Amino acid sequence: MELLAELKKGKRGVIAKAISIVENDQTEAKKLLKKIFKDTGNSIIIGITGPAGAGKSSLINKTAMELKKLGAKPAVLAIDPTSHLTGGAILGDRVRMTESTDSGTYIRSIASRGASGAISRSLRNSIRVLEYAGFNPIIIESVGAGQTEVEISNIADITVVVFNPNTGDSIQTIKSGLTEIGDIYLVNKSDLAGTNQLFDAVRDFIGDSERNPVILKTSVKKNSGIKVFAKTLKDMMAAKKKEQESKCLERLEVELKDIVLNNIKEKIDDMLDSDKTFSKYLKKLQSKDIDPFLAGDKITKSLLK
Ligand SMILES: Nc1nc2c(ncn2[C@@H]2O[C@H](COP(=O)(O)OP(=O)(O)OP(=O)(O)O)[C@@H](O)[C@H]2O)c(=O)[nH]1
Ligand SMILES: [Mg+2]
Repeated sequence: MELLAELKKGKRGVIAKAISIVENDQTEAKKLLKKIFKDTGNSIIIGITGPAGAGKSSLINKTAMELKKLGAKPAVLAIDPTSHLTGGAILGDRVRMTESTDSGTYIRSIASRGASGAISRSLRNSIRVLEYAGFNPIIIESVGAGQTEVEISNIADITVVVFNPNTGDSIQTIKSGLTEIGDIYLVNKSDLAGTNQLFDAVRDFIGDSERNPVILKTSVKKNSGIKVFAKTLKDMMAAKKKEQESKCLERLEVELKDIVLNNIKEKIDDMLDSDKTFSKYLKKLQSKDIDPFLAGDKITKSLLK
């Protein structure tokens, strides 16, 4: 298998091809996974989340270079919520992250179209491709909007939450849920006014939570705090290794259930189209002779019989 040998060597074009397969071609993806699965699951996953424009991509660009200096071999997957509309964000990230690409970091934007289940399925396998290609850590960038940051913290071994001073809604964001997920909190754009207030606010809200997170100030513009951030990540990668192993087993259980449930759902979906009981109760429902819940229960019972 030439493709596998080249993937193992971390050849860029081949990685890109493999990730495209994993994203777009179920049949080929299954064949690929069969071959690479044994050699996956050993990298630390770092999730970087925060509001749009917080400086996540700029930070990752600089941090990846520092991580390289510390002996790591990082790769980046940016989950891009806008790519299906304009493709513009991808281009922007290319520009912002060129430095680290040039220094050997693999960077790729992946679309977040489709149901969240499907996203995490293809994300999981894109991570595996990168693990097989020898990258560690794998950094996932995602915009913290609603559910995604929570999902990211399920996938990630280390979760980093990025805030900015002067955005007004930051304190609100801190209060609403982001407080529980972070291992590291960054007040980025610390060259702007309001940095110290935000830093204190973050510390007050989360400083004494059980996770005992690290809170840092960074500025990409002034190139300050990035080295400390990278060093903190590197140390945390070592410290989390044990935890990562048990988390990995848990994730495989969740994944297996997800696959089985998804298979069953697809099968049943097909069956329903030609199911007599389904059409019988559908008619009754449409003529309002039965309510939706009772109709649903009747059909389910007959299917599981
Ligand atoms: N002043 C200042 N600006 C910064 C800093 N870091 C990033 N920026 C700017 O903030 C803007 C957004 O940066 P990005 O890195 O694209 O932010 P992002 O969080 O990846 O954005 P999305 O992926 O769109 O959510 C850009 O114009 C950056 O140049 C910083 O430390 N200080
Ligand atoms: Mg970005």
